[in-house]
Amino acid sequence: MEAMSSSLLHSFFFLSLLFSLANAVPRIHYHDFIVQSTPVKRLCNTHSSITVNGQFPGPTLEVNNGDTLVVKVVNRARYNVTIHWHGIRQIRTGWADGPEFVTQCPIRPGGSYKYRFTVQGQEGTLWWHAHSSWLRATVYGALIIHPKEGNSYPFPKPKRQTPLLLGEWWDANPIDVIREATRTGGAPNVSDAYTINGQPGDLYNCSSKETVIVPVDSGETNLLRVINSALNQQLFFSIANHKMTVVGADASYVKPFTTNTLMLGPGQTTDVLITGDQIPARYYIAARAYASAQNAPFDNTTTTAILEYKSAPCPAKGASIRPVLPSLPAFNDTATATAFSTSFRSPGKVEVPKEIDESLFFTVGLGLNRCPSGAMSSTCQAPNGTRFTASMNNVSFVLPSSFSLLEAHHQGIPGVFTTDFPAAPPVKFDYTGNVSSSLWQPTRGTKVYRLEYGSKVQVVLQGTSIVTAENHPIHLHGYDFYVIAEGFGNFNPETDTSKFNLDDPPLRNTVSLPLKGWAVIRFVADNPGVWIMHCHLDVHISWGLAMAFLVDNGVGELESLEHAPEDLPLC
Ligand SMILES: *[C@@H]1O[C@H](CO)[C@@H](O)[C@H](O)[C@H]1NC(C)=O
Ligand SMILES: *[C@@H]1O[C@H](CO)[C@@H](O)[C@H](O)[C@H]1NC(C)=O
Ligand SMILES: *[C@@H]1O[C@H](CO)[C@@H](O)[C@H](O)[C@H]1NC(C)=O
Ligand SMILES: *[C@@H]1O[C@H](CO)[C@@H](O)[C@H](O)[C@H]1NC(C)=O
Ligand SMILES: *[C@@H]1O[C@H](CO)[C@@H](O)[C@H](O)[C@H]1NC(C)=O
Ligand SMILES: *[C@@H]1O[C@H](CO)[C@@H](O)[C@H](O)[C@H]1NC(C)=O
Ligand SMILES: *[C@@H]1O[C@H](CO)[C@@H](O)[C@H](O)[C@H]1NC(C)=O
Ligand SMILES: *[C@@H]1O[C@H](CO)[C@@H](O)[C@H](O)[C@H]1NC(C)=O
Ligand SMILES: [Cu+2]
Repeated sequence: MEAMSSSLLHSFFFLSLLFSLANAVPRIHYHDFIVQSTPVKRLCNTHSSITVNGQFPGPTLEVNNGDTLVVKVVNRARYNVTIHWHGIRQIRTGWADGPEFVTQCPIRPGGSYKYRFTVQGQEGTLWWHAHSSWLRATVYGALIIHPKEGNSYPFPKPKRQTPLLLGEWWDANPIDVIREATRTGGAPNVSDAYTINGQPGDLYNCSSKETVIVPVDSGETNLLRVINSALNQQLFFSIANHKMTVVGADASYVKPFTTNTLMLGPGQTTDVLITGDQIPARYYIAARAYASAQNAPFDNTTTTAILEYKSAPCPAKGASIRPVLPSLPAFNDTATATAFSTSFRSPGKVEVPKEIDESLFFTVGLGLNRCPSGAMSSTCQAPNGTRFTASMNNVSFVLPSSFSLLEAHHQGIPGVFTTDFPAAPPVKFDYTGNVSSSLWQPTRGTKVYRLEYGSKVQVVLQGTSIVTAENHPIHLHGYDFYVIAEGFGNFNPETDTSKFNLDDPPLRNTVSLPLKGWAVIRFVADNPGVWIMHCHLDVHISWGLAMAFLVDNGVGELESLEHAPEDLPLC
């Protein structure tokens, strides 16, 4: 009897071992994304929005670390489109990264392209979005990466997990909005609403019935995966009466810390744990702008969802009781934004590159182009009859049109780009002061900065106050980087190095460059390809706030870019 149960026990363990080993084998997930025009009603009006599979927001993809995704994108819309898998490292698979004219030509109406890539060593929350004109206003969704089967989170397993995508809605066609701005040279119209999982929430007209409900039960701890997928706005985020414990950001774990308010720039994600420790009731989850620029128009509305305890009394019919609203910081509360962004640490000591091969200094900011004499005033609607522009190191980035940068690099096609992106700005000045108007007009160019495979790179990002100073969410494709320091004013290489955290800095793919300030990032250039680095405010990338790194192949196949897929769209 005893022997038998022990052998049963043995075979049980053996079977469960086999089972978990079988599950640990990475999986391949196949998806079809049909990009199409879909009627979407918000704020009392219906628009023909571009969606994926008719869903807004688009489908949530869930994978385990180590899995492969194969997504066939079919373009049935009337616009060119590409899809970017925001934050995915795309090691050796730059062809699947997605930014139009950088790693591929657009998928034209009627065309299709299969994105194939493997998730390697990333866990947490990322997202996907269109990377073509302003289509990402409605073409976006969550991309959730769980630990490998059999591995656990570095925190108790949450009872429920809810992605919360913060978005931005125009009561117009967003493509018309950016086209109008491109024509006039002025600033594009601001949005009419923010959204949580596609819904503005009941502080807006015609929106109360659809307000998103986030369930919670007394005593349980849940994981909220907050993603800023807004086009042009940094957002504060808060939940009435509930503290949040931040455990991850941009698909890397962080040393847990507790806060009442998050601030996310577009492109950033934050994973938080919340515990149902309040009186069972309904509490607002709310987000609104962190608008750092002075005198610039912005959408000052507030989006809400409702955190609802399952045991809460049903809202009385007719006399519905308003949930409690959280207090959100003032729109210009840079102190709260800074306190939040400087709270991030890696969970423990990390390998930060120490000896730097490439020490770069990039200025980041807006500019104004003079209009040629005789230009129509209707096309020069920026201040004083100029046109808005933006640049890094005084180069306003121009996308190529005949070949993508990656194809031109891989096939050695000359004349598409030059490799003279400057390592430092051409003119040094007081970046945060009153800048002479003689410096306001950048040059235009398709310039990349070339990096040897494996080089250890440091970039000091310095905001300028040309036209207006503001916070910029700077996003690098193909890499995660350590944010080793940030501060206000002009970066001082003599004294500010003492602020460098080379011990446990956070790993991110998007850094929130402080208002009138700087941030320092480090990474090892171990992923060959062409990788755009840009401001994730789409209005700024539209004006040229971008550059690209060209990372050479290393030695052998495992350090080289793969061959281009056969169905890569051509121009
Ligand atoms: C932008 O806003 C102006 C003023 O409200 C409006 O007349 C115009 O139609 C808007 N443009 C677009 C493209 O919606
Ligand atoms: C909501 O509708 C009312 C009545 O039509 C209108 O006065 C108000 O301006 C609208 N509010 C918003 C935010 O659109
Ligand atoms: C938003 O801006 C409008 C117009 O500029 C103003 O009337 C309104 O009071 C502002 N709302 C908030 C909450 O600041
Ligand atoms: C923020 O705005 C308020 C008024 O809206 C103003 O009184 C205050 O000085 C501003 N604070 C900063 C830091 O700009
Ligand atoms: C616009 O021009 C006026 C007069 O030429 C000048 O005083 C002002 O500083 C200019 N403003 C901007 C934003 O260029
Ligand atoms: C900025 O400098 C210009 C000329 O250099 C001057 O006319 C202007 O008043 C200054 N503005 C501020 C806000 O100091
Ligand atoms: C950018 O380059 C243009 C053209 O050479 C020059 O006029 C301008 O002063 C430069 N601005 C800065 C900030 O370097
Ligand atoms: C669509 O992409 C093609 C290149 O593949 C380009 O020639 C065309 O101008 C693009 N159309 C628009 C509207 O951008
Ligand atoms: Cu991006």
